Amino acid sequence: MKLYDAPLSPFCARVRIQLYAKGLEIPRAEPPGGPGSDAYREINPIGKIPALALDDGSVVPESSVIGEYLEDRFPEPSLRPSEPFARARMRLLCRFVDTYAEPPLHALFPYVTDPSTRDPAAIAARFEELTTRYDQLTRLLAPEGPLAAGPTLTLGDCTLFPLFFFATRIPPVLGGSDPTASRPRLAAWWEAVQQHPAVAKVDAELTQALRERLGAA
Ligand SMILES: N[C@@H](CCC(=O)N[C@@H](CS)C(=O)NCC(=O)O)C(=O)O
Repeated sequence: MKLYDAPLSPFCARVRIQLYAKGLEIPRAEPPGGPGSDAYREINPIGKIPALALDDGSVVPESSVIGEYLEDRFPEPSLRPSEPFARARMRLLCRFVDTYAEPPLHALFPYVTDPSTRDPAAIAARFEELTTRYDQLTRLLAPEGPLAAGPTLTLGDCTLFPLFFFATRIPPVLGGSDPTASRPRLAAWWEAVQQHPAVAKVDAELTQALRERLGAA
């Protein structure tokens, strides 16, 4: 198996947390020609990273699908709760990030890397949307915590951590606030998730990659 990966991608970071938490050593490679290239589309027709190339030549694209595939293929230690509602909550959190929370945050990134493009009205609109999403998210997290879907690390945490790595860094650069600062349940989750060794490792990787990216901007 081989994981097509890049250091700063939040989608790849989800998979790396899962690999580290499960103790899986799967070789990683940058996509040939970069994401979206013709060469890489020969491997993953969608052209995006991450993608997991299997030994029989087939490919599993899309981070959420890779996450479920790895759980099916390597069930222990499990990153899916066994209780049906907790598992549904975990899947809801993953879907919520992809469908509702990640797009407005993603839209802010170019304003950080290229200040000349900053549009105050557009930035304010994104902040407003993100405020709604963070408020919604606090009600979707498992109330008993401390992690996203209960006491142990799940795919929900793997998906949420990279989002909040950027959510705690990008808006403050643009005059926005840290979303964990004013939301106690979110703050408790954020505090707890960073204690997990697999998360701490990816935190360090993302920190280094972001430093290099912003240094090069
Ligand atoms: N829905 C995809 C999103 C992956 C994604 O957007 N990856 C970015 C890197 S962070 C990418 O490959 N962009 C290159 C492109 O769109 O051509 C997933 O969850 O895997």
